[in-house]
Amino acid sequence: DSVLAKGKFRGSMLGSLIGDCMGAPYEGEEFSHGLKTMVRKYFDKLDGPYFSAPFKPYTDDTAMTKSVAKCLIEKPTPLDVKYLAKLFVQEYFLEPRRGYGAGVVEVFKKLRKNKFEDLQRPAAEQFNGSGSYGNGGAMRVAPIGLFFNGNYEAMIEAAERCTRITHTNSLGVNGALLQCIAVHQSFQLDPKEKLDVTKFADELIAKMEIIEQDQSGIVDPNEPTPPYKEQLLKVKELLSCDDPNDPIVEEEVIGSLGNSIAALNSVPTAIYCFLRAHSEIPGIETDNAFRRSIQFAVNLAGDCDTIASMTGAISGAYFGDSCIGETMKKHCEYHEEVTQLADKLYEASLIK
Ligand code: R7I
Ligand code: MG
Ligand code: MG
Repeated sequence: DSVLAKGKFRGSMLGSLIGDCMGAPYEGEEFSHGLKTMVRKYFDKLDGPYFSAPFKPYTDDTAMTKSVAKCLIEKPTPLDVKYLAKLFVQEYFLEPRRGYGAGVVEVFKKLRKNKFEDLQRPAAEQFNGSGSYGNGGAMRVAPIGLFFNGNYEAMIEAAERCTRITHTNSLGVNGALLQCIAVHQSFQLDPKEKLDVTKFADELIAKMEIIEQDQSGIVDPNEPTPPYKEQLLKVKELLSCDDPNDPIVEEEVIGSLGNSIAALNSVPTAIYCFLRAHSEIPGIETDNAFRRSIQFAVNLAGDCDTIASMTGAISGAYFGDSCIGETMKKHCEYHEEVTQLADKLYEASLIK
């Protein structure tokens, strides 16, 4: 129903913001037990009564997500990529110090220089013509997974076009598609029913199989497993071998799935954080599975603003905004604006 759907739009957009703000101070750190303790103390405090402190600033993840939402609200379907490219570039030059990827800035400069006449070439020229495999497409895709509910084909097309403005490497593109599909799947589920985590992963595998096959053509049984399918099989493996007496710990997740800026080593990790948080995690004392998913993602260090942001987008699309603690939300820069954007995006999705 509409109350549930509206709450899920808010939950996903706020989840994405909260993950970004909570993870940003630790981006680029190595995992350590000291860091994990620090994160735990902070999250425990944020689960309590409101206290005043300087807000946690958001980074490029939120800056770009904001532009995607704005584009869908102002110019619904089909996705107006020229307008979206202008929003990305405008936002970057307004606030360049939001922690953007080192390569993507080059794309913004070239787009501005060619006056948005050629939207494809700047991204295609990245990294000597191989295109970026960074997670910049995936980190901003959540609004598309929410907006196109009910039209899977249009959603995939919009997610791909949104990503190709900056990322053309198939790993960068398919990572964004996987994140979009995960948000979309979460959105469609009823949080009052128990989540079947294996089924959730199997459905992602089935959809990624089609996407990864499309590029390689005919399937050859001797071909190696395509990269995202392989990562998702590892997600399932980690979930199934998790024993309460010998739990999977952060180091194992980092070693198996990764925690880097590469989409291949961060999108499946975020999906794992969401799924893993459906049961208790030692060292994270809370009954709130939304908080658990984000805290676990931040613990991983590495590219944890982005991994936590993607985790939050999936978790929030599943649980809705009622699961988000007020204190934690209020400590994030821009939370009021994000709530308004989510509401407008929801309204726009009804009339698209
Ligand atoms: O993908 P992108 O927008 O970066 C997003 C990340 C998130 O973690 C944000 O929080 C922010 O910190 O940045 O930006 P890109 O510059 O396209 O890609 C990110 C980085 O991935 C690049 O700066 C490279 O270090 C690396 N990378 C590559 N390196 C070698 N060869 C991406 N593609 C390649 C490649 O093909
Ligand atoms: Mg960032
Ligand atoms: Mg990051």
